[in-house]
Amino acid sequence: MRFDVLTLFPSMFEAVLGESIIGRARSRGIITLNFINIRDYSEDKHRRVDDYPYGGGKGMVMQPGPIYNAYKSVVEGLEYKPKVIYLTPQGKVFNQAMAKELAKEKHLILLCGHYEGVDERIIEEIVDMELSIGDYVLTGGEIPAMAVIDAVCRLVPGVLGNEESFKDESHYSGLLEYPQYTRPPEFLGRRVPEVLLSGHHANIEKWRKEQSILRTCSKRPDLMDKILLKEKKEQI
Ligand code: 9D3
Repeated sequence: MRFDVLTLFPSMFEAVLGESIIGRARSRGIITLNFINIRDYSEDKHRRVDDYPYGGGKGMVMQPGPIYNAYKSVVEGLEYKPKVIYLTPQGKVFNQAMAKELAKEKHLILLCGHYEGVDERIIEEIVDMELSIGDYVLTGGEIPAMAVIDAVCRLVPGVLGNEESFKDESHYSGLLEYPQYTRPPEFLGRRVPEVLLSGHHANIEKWRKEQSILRTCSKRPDLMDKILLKEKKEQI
């Protein structure tokens, strides 16, 4: 799978997406990530990419020309049209179901806004989908783009090893994970629950499922309501 990111800050990406699981998938050739500096596509002698908003108001707006030129450099010569995603606080809130859908694409282009956003005409011309990562204010679309890339890439076959595989992601579907422990058996006076040391696999399974349910009820009652509602619907 291929991603091209159009951004004013390409160096922000390499530090995050050059490491760990995504870094390994890139060096193995399973995914290709390109970070394109929109400023390289400015035709202005001062390499300008933003200007004052028509009609007045605070801040700067990213001009459509450099973004369009950067986009063209990605798609020229392709015999298909990759989906273009604009990261914006106005987008639909990204979730795991969307990550699963996007993981089916062979090529995505991500456009990161900065300042007060981009000229509306570039959205009309090239953008297929607008995504937000939640209702809080960031300084730009770069961190959201990294979150989307990370969430989508780990669903691409071969990116996760056998051990980390997402196939059995939630043991008890939709519930939060049960608590995990490793050595030592006692830490600052706190013992690992005895059942986990017992070697009794049926009891361990039962305890973990109980813990998942208890945790979901106390930490994420909203998720619990959704699961119970789904189970009720399936009875009908
Ligand atoms: C003054 C109006 N601002 C809206 C509250 C404009 C504005 C704020 C922040 C425009 C862009 C941004 C930068 N954020 C993003 O580009 C962004 C974002 C976010 O801030 N939160 C969650 N998801 C996303 S996706 C892109």
